[in-house]
Amino acid sequence: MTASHVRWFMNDRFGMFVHWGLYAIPARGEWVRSLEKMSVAEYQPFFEEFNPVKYDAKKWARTAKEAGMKYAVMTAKHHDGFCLFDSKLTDYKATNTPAGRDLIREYIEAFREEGLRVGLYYSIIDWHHQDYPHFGDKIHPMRDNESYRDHRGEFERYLTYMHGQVKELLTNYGTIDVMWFDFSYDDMIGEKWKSSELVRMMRSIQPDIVIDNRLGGNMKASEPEIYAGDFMSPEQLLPPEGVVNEAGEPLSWESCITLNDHWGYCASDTNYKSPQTVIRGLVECVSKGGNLLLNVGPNAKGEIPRQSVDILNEVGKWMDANGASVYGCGPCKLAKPEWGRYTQRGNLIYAHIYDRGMGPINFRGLQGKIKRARLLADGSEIKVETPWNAWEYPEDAFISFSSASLPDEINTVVELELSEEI
Ligand code: FHN
Repeated sequence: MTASHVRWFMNDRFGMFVHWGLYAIPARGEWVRSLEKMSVAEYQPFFEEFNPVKYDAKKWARTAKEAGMKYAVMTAKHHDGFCLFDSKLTDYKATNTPAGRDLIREYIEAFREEGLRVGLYYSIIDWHHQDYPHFGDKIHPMRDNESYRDHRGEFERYLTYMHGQVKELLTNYGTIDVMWFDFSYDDMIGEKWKSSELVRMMRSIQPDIVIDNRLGGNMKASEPEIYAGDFMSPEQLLPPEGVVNEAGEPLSWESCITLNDHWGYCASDTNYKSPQTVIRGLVECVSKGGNLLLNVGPNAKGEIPRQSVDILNEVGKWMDANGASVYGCGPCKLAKPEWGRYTQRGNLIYAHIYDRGMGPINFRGLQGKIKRARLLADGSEIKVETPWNAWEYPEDAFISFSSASLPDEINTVVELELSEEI
């Protein structure tokens, strides 16, 4: 049973992920400091240069809305420790760069104004903070730098800082709908972060905030920790089937996926997914009871890459005509058909037809159960009738397309209103 504060999340299904920060300047992805073992000093020029003169959060919000996205999650701080918000707990923040502005406040205000819910990504990992483990850590940029062998940070002091920043974000920016923590690893997990204390503090400020599962708890357990999270967060993959707990009960989940192969801006990465891949990926998530959080990585000027905008525009055209087959929908009891996928909302089944195939489209077991069928995009009637050559399949219902091609080759959606529960 979906907890009441998570229902909007599982209803909205489709969100924008935004990875943005200093790493947009080197333009080799958000892990550049770790992968290239950059010191703070080597990374500092990007702080001194950061001035996204073309950043227009309202434009981003319109792009997300027109793509059919209903919520967004933007990096308030990634692993590099750079804060896109005006934290009073550090000088390592956007307001101290040439940008001189609270980038998160502009994002929140713009996306709310467009009617989208707003989430924040907050890295519990921090490669800038002196009290975060350096030498010997699994991923810190200075993990094998001998000059840091004797570095001993006060981790308790880091936790006070980290919890304090989360409190700032939940206190100073109005309602935050999603907190997307990232990530636990090895022994840096669970109560190492003082996660129970953190989540209790969060819920004392914003009781209904939706939290991901990356503080390191076990959502699948029969008695999950208080910090186990409200949704599972598979990354760069779509689960083979719905996600369930130890008792076999469905769990809320959201797959986070990049449009190319990088989260943060990477100038050389032109390996973008097609609108078809995105649309069918979103439908696959919904058909398995999950969400899709689709990422954009804005560049150093503050612009979402043109390739991303073009893809989102095409996705938006399909969503504008067929969004009813996504929003508020979930898995259908019928087996996955050969020609595509089903999603369902109450007594409405949505047939997502990808493969025209040969002959009529078969709806297994639905004979006599369909009250009416409509092409979702234009509301036109689709006749449900069993052709003479399908007489051997009396349990099944059929529709026929006169053309050898589909009305929409990416995904033709037929809405089936059921005359009885299945
Ligand atoms: O290390 C991060 C990565 O940079 C990115 O933010 C993804 C998004 O889910 N999460 C971590 C990798 O799992």
